[in-house]
Amino acid sequence: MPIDATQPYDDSNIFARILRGEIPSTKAYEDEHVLAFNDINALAPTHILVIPKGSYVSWDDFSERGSDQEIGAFVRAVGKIARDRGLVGSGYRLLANVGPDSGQEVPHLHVHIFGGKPLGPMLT
Ligand code: IU
Repeated sequence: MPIDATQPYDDSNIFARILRGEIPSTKAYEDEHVLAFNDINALAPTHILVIPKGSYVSWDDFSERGSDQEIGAFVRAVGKIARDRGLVGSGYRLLANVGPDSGQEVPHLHVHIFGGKPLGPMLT
């Protein structure tokens, strides 16, 4: 069920549990500020979720409260993962759902990286 992106951060959400190591994930990248792992329901040959380690509900929350260091690390990590996966030449897509109209399901900011096949037109 889509979440309300204006809600306070709830540290029982599934990605917080993955960050605490309570639930396993297939790690794709990790540094001081960022974790990335394969989406359990992959919609493309590469489907990776990139999340900040800090407690942010959504892109809106992160862009407002995140430090420049966290935001910089996050943006660089997304680019590095795509490069390291060899996606730059063929291309890839980034997606961040925010709130009910987008269908955001997990109340911890995540950016999807899709790649590895022609992705078709954007959804409207
Ligand atoms: P959304 O942008 O909030 O709709 O995306 C949530 C994604 O999290 C979705 O693609 C799920 O397949 C994915 N996911 C996951 O990888 N592991 C989980 O335990 C759960 C959801 I719950």
